[in-house]
Amino acid sequence: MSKIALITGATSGIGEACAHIFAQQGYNLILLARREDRLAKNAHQLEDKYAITVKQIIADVRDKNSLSAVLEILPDDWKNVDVLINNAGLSQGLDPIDKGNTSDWDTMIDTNVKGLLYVTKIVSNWMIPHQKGHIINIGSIAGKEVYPNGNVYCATKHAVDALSKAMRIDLLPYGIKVTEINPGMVETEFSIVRFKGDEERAKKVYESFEPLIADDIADAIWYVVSRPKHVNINDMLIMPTAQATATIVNKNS
Ligand code: NDP
Ligand code: 8X3
Repeated sequence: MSKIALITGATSGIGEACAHIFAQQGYNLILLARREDRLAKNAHQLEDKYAITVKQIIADVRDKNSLSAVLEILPDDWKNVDVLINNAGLSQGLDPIDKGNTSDWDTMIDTNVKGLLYVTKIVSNWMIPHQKGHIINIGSIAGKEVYPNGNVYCATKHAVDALSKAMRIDLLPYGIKVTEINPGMVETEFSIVRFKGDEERAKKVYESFEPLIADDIADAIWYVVSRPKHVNINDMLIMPTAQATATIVNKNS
């Protein structure tokens, strides 16, 4: 039986890139996201290209009841998940605290923190009887530093940092590895989502330097997952060469 990876946020960016690299390595995939058309397109492409099987889960990680319903009806052999990539996440807005939009705050906290927790609770309970598994949490440089107007997004990624450490402790008795991957600036749909569809503004974020691409992060995740059984990489901070900190970027380099 092939190994299985469950990837949240698999319709674009880092999640989509992870789906390709794991499929290339022969993993069967459970891909979860909200956009049905894009998920179906990705799933069919992956099945055709890599001769693997893909289960599509249309779900919003914020909705704990329907999330549980769609995951728990998977057949038992699909619950033997080897790798969970908690990738679904987003930023909404870039404003100081006093001007922040409170529904944007709810969206970020509900997705990046509570959604990650809901998925982890379900899947870690599937892993425990097998006494193995690997959970990859996508944190961020925003979980290591705080930058102007990043307030709530940074707080959610600091929470992912704390939860990754907590999961590593709690799941230790079961042989489950926990790794946190923390990217700097990666050109995906992230900034388009942050700026609510303003593609011009999003494009400017990555102008005049070479940002990371989603494949760079997927490649690092594959490296982490492919270490021997007795080796766990706890934490990785991966930056573009042109980025020193969350805010210091060597533009025109
Ligand atoms: P993208 O916007 O390209 O991808 C985000 C993915 O998350 C999409 O597939 C989206 O799918 C999914 N998603 C968002 N909200 C939900 C939800 N409520 N339920 C289910 N799926 C959801 O951005 P990235 O690939 O860049 O982001 C992936 C992760 O990487 C995020 O956690 C982000 O915070 C983190 N990150 C990104 C960095 C960057 O510079 N790009 C840097 C550091 C970390 P759909 O809309 O179909 O549901
Ligand atoms: C995304 C990183 O610094 O572009 O997590 O907001 S940043």
